[in-house]
Amino acid sequence: MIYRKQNFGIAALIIFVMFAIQMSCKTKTASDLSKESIIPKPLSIEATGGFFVLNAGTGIYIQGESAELKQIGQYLADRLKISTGYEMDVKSTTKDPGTGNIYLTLSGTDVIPEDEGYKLTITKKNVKLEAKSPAGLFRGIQTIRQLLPAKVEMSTLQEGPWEIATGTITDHPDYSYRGAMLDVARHFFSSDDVKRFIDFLAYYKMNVLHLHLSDDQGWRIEIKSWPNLTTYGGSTQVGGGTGGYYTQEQYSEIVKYAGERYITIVPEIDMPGHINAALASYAELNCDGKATKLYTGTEVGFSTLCTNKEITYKFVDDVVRELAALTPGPYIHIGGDESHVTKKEDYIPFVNKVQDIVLAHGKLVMGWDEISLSSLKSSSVAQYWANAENANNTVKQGAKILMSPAAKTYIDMKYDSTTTLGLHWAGYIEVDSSYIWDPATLVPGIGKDKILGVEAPLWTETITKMDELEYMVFPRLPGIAEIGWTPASLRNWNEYKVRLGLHGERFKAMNIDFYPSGLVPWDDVNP
Ligand code: TNX
Repeated sequence: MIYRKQNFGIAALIIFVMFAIQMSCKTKTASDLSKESIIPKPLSIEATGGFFVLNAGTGIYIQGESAELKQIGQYLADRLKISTGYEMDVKSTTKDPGTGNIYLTLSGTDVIPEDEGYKLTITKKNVKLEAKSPAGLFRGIQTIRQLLPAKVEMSTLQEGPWEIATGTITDHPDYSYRGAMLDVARHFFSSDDVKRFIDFLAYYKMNVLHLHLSDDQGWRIEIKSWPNLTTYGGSTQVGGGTGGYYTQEQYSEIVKYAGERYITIVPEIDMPGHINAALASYAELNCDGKATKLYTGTEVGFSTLCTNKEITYKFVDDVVRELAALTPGPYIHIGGDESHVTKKEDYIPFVNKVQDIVLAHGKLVMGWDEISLSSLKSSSVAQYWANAENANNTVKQGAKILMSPAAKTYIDMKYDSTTTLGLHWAGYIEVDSSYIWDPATLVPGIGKDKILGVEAPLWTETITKMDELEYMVFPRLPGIAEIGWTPASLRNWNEYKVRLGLHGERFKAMNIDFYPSGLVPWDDVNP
């Protein structure tokens, strides 16, 4: 009996040692920069084979006294402190601080000519991040985060070592607009949820969050001159639950939070259709002068503003004026989609007038591709989602296209027939399908010079809370981010899926509820 027990003990020891060896093999040694899994894939990586070690003595230095650079340095320090426990002071300097430090510096345009571009040089002694603009430094910081072990993203104190492989990365985006849309109208998402979503975008170097702020089921932004829009029109949501809205202060806070991450907010007020929440809030906006009922279903295309009433344009002008004043970004999105009950002869002049109103308030127009039926200014942008003719109409008028093809970028679509959340009118979109496409060749005749960028919309008819949102967003969003950032010539699904698989650890560290697609090698992550 004793003999057998000892035998068992030895066997257990052998199994333990084998397990430990296997685990240590799986723990990557951070010594080959070119093998790191950075998403979006950088333009160029030169590895030098060693590693820099971040430790309690590492300082973060910024060039000069700029408050903006200080804030960027502090963003990095705050993030690193949570998991490493290191208190990194952000200090100003006029020269390279030398050994043991991270140095953030604005270089001349000859080093990095592109907006949002950066150059990251890591030696055994220090880390130097150079960019033309603060935005470039911020993007480069995301690369530094992704070069550290995944556990750096955890919200509790972790053990080091905190190694970064040495070498040089030079990088800049292919498209200037790389965004996601969140529909907060069908289901409302709190400011804190929106901020978490913004952090996801920031991590993958995206730079726009489009907020779909109104629809048939709810009005989500306070308009002081039309208060019922939110107090009544924002009171419910799909399914009949309590809705919600952002006060102007809360909206401004979201704008500021995004701005600190070099992310522009594009607010959307959808009109003349998708407008029942407003029609229910104000009787005078209806052609028959009678308020409609609040709506909590998921049909589309049944509501319209009364396009030949003067009050309609007073309403639009007030809304756009208040929203423009709160929005530092260049665009106001006017929707314009699926206005099935607006006559074409009413739709066209309506969109023309609204375009003028937006321009009069100092903003540019963005709208769904149907707005191309009207006379677009060359500064306007049509967001392509399904109709190639509309896209062609847009570029014929000299306006640009934002690429959101439903069959590729609609991350509210189910992954496959077994996905319980989501819709599937545009098809099932597995992770490979949402990655394998090129904005510049998708619509014949619409080349790269006509395209502003890409955006992944998340409609929320079936998405009620944050973990559901995360399940639809991850892991498709990083792929869309890469399509916007990395040139098509450097993109390859078989190579990408390995990098994506390694991000599984990062999703876990960030507590993200992701879809563990069978198409992705998830390394040793057990979702
Ligand atoms: C179409 S695409 C819509 C939305 C829906 C979405 C659901 C577009 C501009 N409009 O109203 O929420 O499909 O996938």
